[in-house]
Amino acid sequence: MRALVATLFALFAALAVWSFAVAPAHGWAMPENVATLGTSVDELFGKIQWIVGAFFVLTVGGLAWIVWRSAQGGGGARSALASHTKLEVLWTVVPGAILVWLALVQIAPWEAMKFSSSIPRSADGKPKPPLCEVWASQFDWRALYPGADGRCGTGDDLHSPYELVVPVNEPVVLALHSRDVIHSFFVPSFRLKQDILPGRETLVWFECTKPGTYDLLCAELCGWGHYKMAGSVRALPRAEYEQFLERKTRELSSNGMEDTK
Ligand SMILES: [Cu+2]
Repeated sequence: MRALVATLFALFAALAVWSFAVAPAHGWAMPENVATLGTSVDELFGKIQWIVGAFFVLTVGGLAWIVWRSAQGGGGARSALASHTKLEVLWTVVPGAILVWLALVQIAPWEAMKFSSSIPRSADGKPKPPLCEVWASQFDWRALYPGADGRCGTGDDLHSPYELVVPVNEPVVLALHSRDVIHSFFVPSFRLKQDILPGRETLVWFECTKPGTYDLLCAELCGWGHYKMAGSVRALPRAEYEQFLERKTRELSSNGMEDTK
């Protein structure tokens, strides 16, 4: 029976490692990264995955070996480990050191992504103003582009429900807002996730490197309809982005209502 348990443990570890190894080829892993900052996030993720994977194999492999030995009638391994101070120090210090190392190597990507001082700057040296406001509410997304007056919250705002449209290959700053509870702006293809707190403007930035349409999700459990709080981000070349704004402006002036398509 113990031999069977040991074999199952070893098989479980092998299956887990295999699933991680083949995940990218089968589309089980994260979607393709299409943002400049996503590269550093993927590198960090890869490092953590290797470390966790190695310790997983080591732990489950060791467990399987101990159970196997025990099944063969040898209890030596168990008693040898029972009060092995050096070993205990080792498996405390090594993970501790790895955690400190991870805390250090994540500082640079975090700073580039989250620090207000890292918001891209315009030609005049000032922080780039937000392209638009993104309003989250139970349970939808709405992008609000400034009209001719250059400000949001006025009558000529251009509304884009469920779809955020941005220019590709240039830094985009967004002003995130919530109308009700805490939501989280999550674009997996950009490796970008940011909580949005009601009553507070949160700036976030990214640069998309590939035209296309990407999922926009809420990553904070915000109520019964959280599961359906999905939208999209459409990244367009600058000329097509301008055309989108022109079309929105025409629609607003022709019928006095925003396009809800
Ligand atoms: Cu939600």
